[in-house]
Amino acid sequence: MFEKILIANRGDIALRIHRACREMGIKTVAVHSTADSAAMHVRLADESVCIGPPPARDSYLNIPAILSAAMVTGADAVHPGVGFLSENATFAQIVEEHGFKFIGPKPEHIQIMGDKIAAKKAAIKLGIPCVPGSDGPVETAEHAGAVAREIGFPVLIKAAAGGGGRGMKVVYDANELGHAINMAKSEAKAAFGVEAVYIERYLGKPRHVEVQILGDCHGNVVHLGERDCSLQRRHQKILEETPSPALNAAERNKIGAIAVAAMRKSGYQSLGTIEFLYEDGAFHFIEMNTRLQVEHPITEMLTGIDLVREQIQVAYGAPISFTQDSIKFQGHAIECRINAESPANFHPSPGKITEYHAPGGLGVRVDSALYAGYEVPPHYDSLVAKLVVHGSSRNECILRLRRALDEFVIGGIDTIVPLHQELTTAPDFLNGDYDVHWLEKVFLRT
Ligand code: MV4
Repeated sequence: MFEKILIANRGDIALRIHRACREMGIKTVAVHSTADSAAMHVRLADESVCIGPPPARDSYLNIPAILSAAMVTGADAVHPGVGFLSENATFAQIVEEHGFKFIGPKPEHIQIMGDKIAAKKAAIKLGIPCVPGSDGPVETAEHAGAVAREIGFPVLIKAAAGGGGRGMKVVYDANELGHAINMAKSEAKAAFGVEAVYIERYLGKPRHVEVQILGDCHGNVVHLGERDCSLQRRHQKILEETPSPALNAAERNKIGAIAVAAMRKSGYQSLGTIEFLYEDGAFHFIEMNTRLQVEHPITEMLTGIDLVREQIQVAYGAPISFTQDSIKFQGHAIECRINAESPANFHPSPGKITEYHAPGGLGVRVDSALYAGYEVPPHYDSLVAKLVVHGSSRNECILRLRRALDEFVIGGIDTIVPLHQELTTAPDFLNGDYDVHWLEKVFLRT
């Protein structure tokens, strides 16, 4: 097994990876910016290296500094975590060229899935159901018009380099199409440096349902069920649950089997998540994330499988430690993302933590790098804790979640705990009756 892993990340996810390493007898190297010298991920690691000033582009995205840290500490492997360099194919390749294992998929897979047009072409070829649309980039109003006539209005223009909802435009009739294409192209160029856009039929009330998969270098691929991540604000997930309240067992097994067959065919190795829009009983591929996800703990709670441990083992060359049929999906799990933000207007709320008490008890897990006296820096993502709760049924899970939210004390800064307290009592939430627009259009407006 690896002897030492460099964790190229910060916050709760760096801790999550450190914990898996500790349990596996692997030494850890933390990297940090000057803003994070007193951070918990630095305090817990076996060694730490300062890699630059506070802005992420100068530290957590600084490839030469991270490679130097791996070299001077004698690490065997690099875990990129979530965000930052985790879906940067060039980083994955450079890490391997310098003789370290990259704990993630092959650079080619990261590359393809980072280009939404290439990803969709690959998905179609692999037998994954997609939203009807253009079979490549759309250049002109004439081309767009021809595609739109075939699939019907409304249509959605998406940026090839976009993803995560950035650079999308809904078009309701043919008159607007030419203008919208030109706008989308120039906005895509400005935002991502890549002009290419493509067109899909616009689904009006989808749910976001994603399938967790895991592949090894021996040709084994399994799925670990789905997560419903429809509760989002400005394309940021707020609460995720598994199983999805919208799916029945037959639909779950079918989409899982499709995902596994596709990933086996493509030779995918490591953790990955295939994102679908689910509407009227049908799944439509939108994107694939070639990394560990923020919401992975709900899958761990449901299955009892340590996903980070498996990810490290398969990166080393070991086979997946369990079979598809041995996985038991038990009960229900929900994650609340606790952001350091005002619950009223979502403005960031960095600052010193004056008091800290995390909830506990049966079925309650808190992944967080917070401690009393810690100062949440203003430079990074506002996620400061993940409250993850398991119950034998969805109802039990929600009751336990509300109890845990009431217990959480994070003093000195604003968090969105009060928002979660309201959300988890909303009748539509209790009924599982929500789509990707419900949180913003119904809950936050009423
Ligand atoms: C769509 C869609 C409707 N129709 N595609 C937004 C994020 C990106 N990953 C895909 N997104 C969407 N794609 C078609 N053809 C609606 C969305 C969408 C959405 C998707 C998932 C979660 C939240 C969302 C919020 C608004 C729009």
